[in-house]
Amino acid sequence: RFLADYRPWPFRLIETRLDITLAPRGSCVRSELALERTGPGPLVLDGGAGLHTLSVCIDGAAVPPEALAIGGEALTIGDRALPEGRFTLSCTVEIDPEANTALEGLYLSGGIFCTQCEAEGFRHITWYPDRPDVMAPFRVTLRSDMPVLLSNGNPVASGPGWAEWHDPWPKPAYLFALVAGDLRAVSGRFATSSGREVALNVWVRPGDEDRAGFALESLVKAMRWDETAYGREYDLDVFNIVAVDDFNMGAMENKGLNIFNSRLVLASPETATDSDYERIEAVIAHEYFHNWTGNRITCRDWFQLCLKEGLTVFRDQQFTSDMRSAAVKRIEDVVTLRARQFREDAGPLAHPPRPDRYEEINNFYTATVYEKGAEVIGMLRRLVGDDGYRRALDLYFDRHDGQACTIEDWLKVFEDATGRDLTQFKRWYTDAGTPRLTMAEDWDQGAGRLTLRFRQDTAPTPGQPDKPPRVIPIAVGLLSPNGDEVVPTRVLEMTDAEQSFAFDGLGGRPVVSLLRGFSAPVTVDRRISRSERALLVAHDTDPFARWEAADSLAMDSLVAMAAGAGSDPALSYAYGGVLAERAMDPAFLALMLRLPAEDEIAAEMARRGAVPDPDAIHRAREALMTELATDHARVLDQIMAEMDCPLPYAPDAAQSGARSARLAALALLSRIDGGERAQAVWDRAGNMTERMGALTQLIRAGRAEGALAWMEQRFAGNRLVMDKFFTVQPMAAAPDRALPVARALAARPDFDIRNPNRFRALIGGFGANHAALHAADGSGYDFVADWLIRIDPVNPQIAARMCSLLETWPRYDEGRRAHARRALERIAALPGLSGNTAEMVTRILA
Ligand code: BAL
Ligand code: ZN
Repeated sequence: RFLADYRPWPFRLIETRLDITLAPRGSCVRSELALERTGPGPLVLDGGAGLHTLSVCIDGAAVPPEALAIGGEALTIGDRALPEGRFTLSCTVEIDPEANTALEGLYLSGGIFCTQCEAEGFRHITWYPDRPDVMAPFRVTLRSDMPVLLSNGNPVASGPGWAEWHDPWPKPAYLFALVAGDLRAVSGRFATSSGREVALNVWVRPGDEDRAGFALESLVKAMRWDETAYGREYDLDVFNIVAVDDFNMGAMENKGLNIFNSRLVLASPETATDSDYERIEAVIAHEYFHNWTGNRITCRDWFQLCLKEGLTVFRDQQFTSDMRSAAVKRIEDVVTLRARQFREDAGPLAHPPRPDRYEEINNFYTATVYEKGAEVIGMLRRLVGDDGYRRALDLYFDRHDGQACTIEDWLKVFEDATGRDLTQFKRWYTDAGTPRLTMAEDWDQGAGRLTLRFRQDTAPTPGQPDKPPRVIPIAVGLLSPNGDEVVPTRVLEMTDAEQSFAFDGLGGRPVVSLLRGFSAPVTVDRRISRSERALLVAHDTDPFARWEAADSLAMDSLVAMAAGAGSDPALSYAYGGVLAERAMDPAFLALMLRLPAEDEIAAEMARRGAVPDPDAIHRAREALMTELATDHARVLDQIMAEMDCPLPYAPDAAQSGARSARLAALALLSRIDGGERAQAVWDRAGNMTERMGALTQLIRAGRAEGALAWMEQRFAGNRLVMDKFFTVQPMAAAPDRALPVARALAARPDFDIRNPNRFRALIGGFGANHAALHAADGSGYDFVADWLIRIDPVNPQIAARMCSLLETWPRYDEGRRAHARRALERIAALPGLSGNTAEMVTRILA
């Protein structure tokens, strides 16, 4: 499919009525669409292979067979069978939710009926114009003997075995949802700023109520924040969230009825880590924020996915920054961006935030669309300023409420609100690849002038050989050699391939603090001495740049060590300085202590033109951790003692920051104590954060048997905790142990591949063990390929997404490349391979 082929639908959908009788093997879906023609052509509706069509009528009369064509994925009614003016099309189909293991459309999750319609799941429920630019109010009647029957909008009426819902806000089919099951609500209320009383419910299975409170609190915070930060108020009388165990995504923003993967709702100190809590808070907010950015204003077509996702990620990042530490959040977001999106941009799956072609839209719910989409908005805000951003967003909501929009519409509101020409800026949306920014410095002592000379270039990406220059906001500050800030942050706006900027009136040559706040999603090449880096580590006033200086010192050291060099004493010295700083926010300290992950080191080596050796990278990183632990054992022990949080447990920023610093110190010290301290932390652990931190180190140290047995016995019935059990073992195992460990776990009866969380837990956990995945004998690739082949017929979306484990194969040596290629070709050759996976494998192999 091509962006250029977009055509409006030649009908207006005035209202959608659904009457659905639920049964596991044969649910009956009767639809009534009030339609009006607006252009020439037949009426074409989308549908899936699973629809058993019982009747198709127009204004109550069966459509004559000669006017009706039902093909594999389309129902077509010829022009001449359609009345002039308005008419009602009614269809009755039968579908089989129990057979639906793909979890797209209507399916059963542990006895609960639920739906997932984004992007094109509604067509598996009934025939419909399943495209985001066709929006209508919905009136839905559900019939079932389940005690709880939910759909979008407001409840209208209900009786034994039925319930009617009405959603007055026009929406596309992808935002439709229903849930029916034996569920319990954890409830609250919210009064909006204009006084609307909203009933809030988080629906969970009986017995899970005590783990739903944090989700409800997070929802209230998100609703209030959106009113304050964006002036956006909620618009229905109820807001329902439902947690289900089997879900392809993290969560889904269906209007007034968000459906969540239970791992993003359920949390208690005994079962969830601090990161789980933070993620729950962020995703609850993200889905809620979609009510305006996604639902009230949606996408014209799926090429525009980043219109809603990039903006909503940006908004949830702002929310978390406000709820917690902005500096820590920014660094965490950059770490994620580099690990996932830069990796995507550097490989065969590179695509722009707004692609102009796809085969399967489900394959484009990517880090590029989401995280880079958010970065692009961050740059826009930096360029137009906070006030300009607010004016543009106000205009966006005023101008486009109720519409299905494009990236062009989005940029136009910025142009109209601020007077800026964004023609060149638009390349961030249309061009793939991460620009490489190279900086050189000219210092003129006599004139007191520093000139920064920049060059930008972007490597070709699939289908895009030429990369014209982009607008790059480069935030820069200058520090004197004694660490004082002599020039506070200034944003340089680079628009040419090569461009210089001068700073005058300087008393002495300063040290440049570059790309403060990570002001653009680019990589940076600059000549900088170790002592200048160390100065930035010690004194930079910009937290991101400070962290970046430490991270790049560590990266340089690791790259050199992986190539056979010894470690750099400057790094350990800089660490000593950081550790000696008592006033540092513990969460920030934890980030400063973090070393780049093995996959990041491999990516950096590839970026510098080297062929990474995964075994050497693993050895280098372990050696450096051992050295840092040896050099700083005393102060690391002090940190562990000081950061031991008092009871009761709270998942807030202060406590979780302290725990993250403590566990970062533990990770280092475990390299030199054989796991003694980890055992002590495990023995006294009062929450899951400490348990997982300790368990990871116990596995590394090869002494986790007791802890794992305890975990299994204590949490056998808790799927979410057992997912952690499945992840951590292959992830933390020594590279030569990871595969046997993963194989043993895969052989367990509770490795149920129909549950996406469980599959991701084990296969993703193994894939996170860089040296094991990229084992020289190809065994890691084969293991992943075997399981992708097994899951593809069960759940093609999950199979396709997990293909990205293999996307980095071109980085490695010829032997590994040959193994990876063979594994991918084995998947490609599978008879009946899904279109989802076929597209991914083809792109990865190209
Ligand atoms: N729209 C799919 C789930 C999410 O991004 O919110
Ligand atoms: Zn989203």
